[in-house]
Amino acid sequence: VSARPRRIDLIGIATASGASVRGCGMGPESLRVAGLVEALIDLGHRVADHGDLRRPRPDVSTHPSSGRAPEQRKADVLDLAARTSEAGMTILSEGCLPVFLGGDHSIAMGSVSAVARHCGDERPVHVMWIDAHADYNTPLTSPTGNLHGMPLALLCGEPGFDDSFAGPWLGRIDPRNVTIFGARSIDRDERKLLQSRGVDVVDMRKIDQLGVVALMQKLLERVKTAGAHMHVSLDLDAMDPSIAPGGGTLVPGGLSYREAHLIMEMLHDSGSVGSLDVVELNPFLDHGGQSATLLVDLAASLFGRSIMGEEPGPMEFTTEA
Ligand code: Z70
Ligand code: MN
Ligand code: MN
Ligand code: MN
Repeated sequence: VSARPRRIDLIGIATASGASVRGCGMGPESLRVAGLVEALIDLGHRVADHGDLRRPRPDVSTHPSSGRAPEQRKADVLDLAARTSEAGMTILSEGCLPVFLGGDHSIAMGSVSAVARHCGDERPVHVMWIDAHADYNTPLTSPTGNLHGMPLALLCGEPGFDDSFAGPWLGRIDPRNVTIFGARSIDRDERKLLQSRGVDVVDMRKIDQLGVVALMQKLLERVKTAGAHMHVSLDLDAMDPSIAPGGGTLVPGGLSYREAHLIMEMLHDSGSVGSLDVVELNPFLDHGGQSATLLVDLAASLFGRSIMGEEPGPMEFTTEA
């Protein structure tokens, strides 16, 4: 069982620049309204909320959901990723556990690179990417050009990203230290890349056939043996749309409420998790906070909430870190 309580540092990245659909820029505030800070404090953790990183300019559109200039969106993604990476490094260097609140999934360029830079040669990093998608496209394979479909490929150093993508994220992660969990929508050329690099793809069929417990035990054993820092990147759309309607790219056949919580509970018990992303929550599309509340409850399970758990320890609250 992992050490508790911990000092958990929240940082929001309020952007939808990597996504086709706008609205997930409001994700961090929705998670706060749903009670994220209170849930963590209730578990006995110390929490510092660093507020939100924002785009330097408005996300202008000629149409409510399209027409945003791709070059501006890309510049915004890269700018926020650089600031996220620095902020994450600072939090990790203070011995705290960063939770990155998206925002679309392109923010993981910043969060994962922060973890990789922090760990350096000292400690391997394992990325658990819980998502309906693989987010392993490159500019050469992407059918959409949306950057939230590319962060893993960029982090794994895939060819196809030109010099304009330069930054501390390029090639930071070994693709053999990536597990994609819950996938059910992968593009054709993206699939070829995943297969050729040996990325561990736990798709929904495997989950149906083998079950969460066996698959998680295998993953956690491997991470523990390697002594790795586990970074969990949780995309809302990994969960079934019936329990998580607040996303812009929903895919049927996702994780059930019970599967998702069991994954989080097993991650907690492993003691291997050192950082977390919570991404792709779109409050504009959510149903009365249902998806935000689900994500808060899942984060609580990851940080130690259990059905028969003991009472929390003393509480402490800091608004500024
Ligand atoms: C598709 C693409 C994606 C998230 C959608 C979709 C990618 N493979 N990622 N939603 N989080 O555009 O590359
Ligand atoms: Mn994603
Ligand atoms: Mn996704
Ligand atoms: Mn701090």
